[in-house]
Amino acid sequence: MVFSEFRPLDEKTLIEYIKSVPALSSKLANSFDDLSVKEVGDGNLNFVYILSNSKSSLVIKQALPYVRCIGESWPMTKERAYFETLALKEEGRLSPEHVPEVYHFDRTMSLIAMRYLEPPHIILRKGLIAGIEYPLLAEHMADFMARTLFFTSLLFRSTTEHKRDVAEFCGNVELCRLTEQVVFSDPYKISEYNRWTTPYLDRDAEAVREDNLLKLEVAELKSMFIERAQALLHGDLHTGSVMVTGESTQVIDPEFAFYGPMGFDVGAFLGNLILAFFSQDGYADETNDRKAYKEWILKTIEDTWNLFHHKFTSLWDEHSNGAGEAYLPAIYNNPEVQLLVQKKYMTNLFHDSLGFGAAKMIRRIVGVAHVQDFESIADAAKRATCERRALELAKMLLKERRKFEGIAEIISTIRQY
Ligand code: ADP
Ligand code: SR1
Ligand code: MG
Repeated sequence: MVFSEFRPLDEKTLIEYIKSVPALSSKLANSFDDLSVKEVGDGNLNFVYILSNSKSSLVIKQALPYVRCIGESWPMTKERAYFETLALKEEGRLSPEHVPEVYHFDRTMSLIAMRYLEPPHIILRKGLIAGIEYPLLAEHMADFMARTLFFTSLLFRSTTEHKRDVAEFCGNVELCRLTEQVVFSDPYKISEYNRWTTPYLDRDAEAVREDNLLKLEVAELKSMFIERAQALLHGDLHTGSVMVTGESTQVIDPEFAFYGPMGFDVGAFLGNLILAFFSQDGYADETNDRKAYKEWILKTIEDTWNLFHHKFTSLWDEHSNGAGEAYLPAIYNNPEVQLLVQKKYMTNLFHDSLGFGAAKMIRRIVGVAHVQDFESIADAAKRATCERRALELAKMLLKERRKFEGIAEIISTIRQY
């Protein structure tokens, strides 16, 4: 079988493909008799295969020219695999402990081979639904975000390097346009793709479409998302893009990567933890009221921001005499002004994170792509009650984010909803 032009693979043809690529065959110790191949893609866009034999294992991810969860009626560039590979390599260089290694990339086939994150790794979202605590999660995610965002920003880089990389990732425009549509536009208008827990949330979805202040604020965030090339973003940093064990945290799936506002990544992660918090009551029963677990989620939200703030500003201090174009040492190299600029920068980043996090929460309740945290609550009335509380908080956060001075205030506000 020749693979000189694109073809969608399946569990059978994938083996032929592996045999045709020496680097992959040897990764599997050239042992095909006991090789098992299983498609496990549970994401919205792509096909993911686990290949394993008695000696080794790997994951193959292939992008087909459409959005998997909708079907061929929603075409989508397969070049997303190229940008996912670029981002995995860059994030892997900056945060090697938290990103799976890329073994091979085939642009013609839109195919990536990478490390198999073996069990007990599971998708964080599933762990949150199961009520499992991850003591190192906040530390690891803060580390991943601080390093990937700081080192790709103008706090560290020269404009020459920055513009070169911004230009490269501008090529990922189709994926950015998907986000523009499904996060910042569709939830605020009638769209064939929108859905919600009907009839319970019919009035709530309508209220989102009629809230002029909300529309004003989301327009501002949308422009920032499109215009502000602050750092290389993962671009889809929800709890379904993180695989975890008690000791390990691995960030996968950066196919939406581009240079954008840092708050979009930080907010995506925090916003999805808040969704997990509000879903917990849907799983409470006589044996487990989930109260202790909700406390752990709140602590993880607070720790993630505080650790991120600490790690990010420490990197900034460490490199304040470097080539970063944003605050030249000749102008900003005294403790007083350094403190002033950091405070302003971090306050803006906090407010951006709240705004983007809130927008990401809203789209998961009244937009096209929902989250398993709520979807797995079988009782629709119960689910709608959980979703409504999350939605109300998110609307308030989006509109009033600038009033909040710190993460502790956010935690006490979440408790009130
Ligand atoms: P999509 O781009 O469609 O969202 P993902 O990258 O999120 O796809 O992968 C879909 C699923 O495949 C994940 O939820 C996870 O279960 C599995 N998966 C993806 N990458 C790996 C990996 N490197 N190791 C183990 N499982 C993986
Ligand atoms: C059709 S929207 C699909 C969604 O899934 C991905 O994970 C992104 O979040 C995207 O918005
Ligand atoms: Mg995914």
